[in-house]
Amino acid sequence: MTELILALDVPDRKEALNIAESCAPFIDAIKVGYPLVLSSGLSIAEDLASPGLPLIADFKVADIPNTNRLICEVVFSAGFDAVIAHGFVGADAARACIEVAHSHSGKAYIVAEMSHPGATEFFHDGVAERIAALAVRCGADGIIAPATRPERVARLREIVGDKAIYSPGIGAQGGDLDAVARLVDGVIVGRSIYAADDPAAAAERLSRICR
Ligand code: FNU
Repeated sequence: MTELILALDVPDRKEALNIAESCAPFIDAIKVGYPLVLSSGLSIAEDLASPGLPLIADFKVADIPNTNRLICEVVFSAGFDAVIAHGFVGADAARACIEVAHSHSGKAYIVAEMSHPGATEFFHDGVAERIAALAVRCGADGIIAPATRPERVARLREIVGDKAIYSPGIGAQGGDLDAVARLVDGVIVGRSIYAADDPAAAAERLSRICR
């Protein structure tokens, strides 16, 4: 089974909560990022607690170790279950996020390679492989890898073994769910669900492919 994670990039609190509630039976987690938190505040984590799904904070944390630690303490104290952090900042900074996550019995995922076309400007020549290895070395719970490049996901799987791989880029960014579903532990899907005429029906359709 591949988890289906809803990327709730809806910058309106009420609309976001309605979509989360209607999609809840068909998804395995909710990922919240800057669009929703900056518009609605961190208390959105409490509001989203009722479906009982894990809440992932996608802040792509990328600062010095001390600041990463402070950011992650706020994230987990607000009620999130996991955080997404960048790995290019180095082992000490990534480890700060991972340590705080684990001290709250939460999880930390490290971005190994991003999904958009411009990502290949810097995530090449073995950089993503090195970040994936760093994630393993630092005890991260998994990595983020691009559904838009299944061959890259397969390559990064060789490095992370049975650590989780969560993969964004399906649908709106051109990635094909069938091509990555069996390579990853979960797919992260935003617009194909929340921008659909019927988000719950879209989530149900995708969840059938994941199962
Ligand atoms: P959708 N996301 C991404 N690519 O798309 N966290 C990455 O490399 C990455 C991410 C997030 O395209 C993106 O911010 F590390 O509408 C958005 O929240 O399906 C979601 O995944 C994809 O949204």
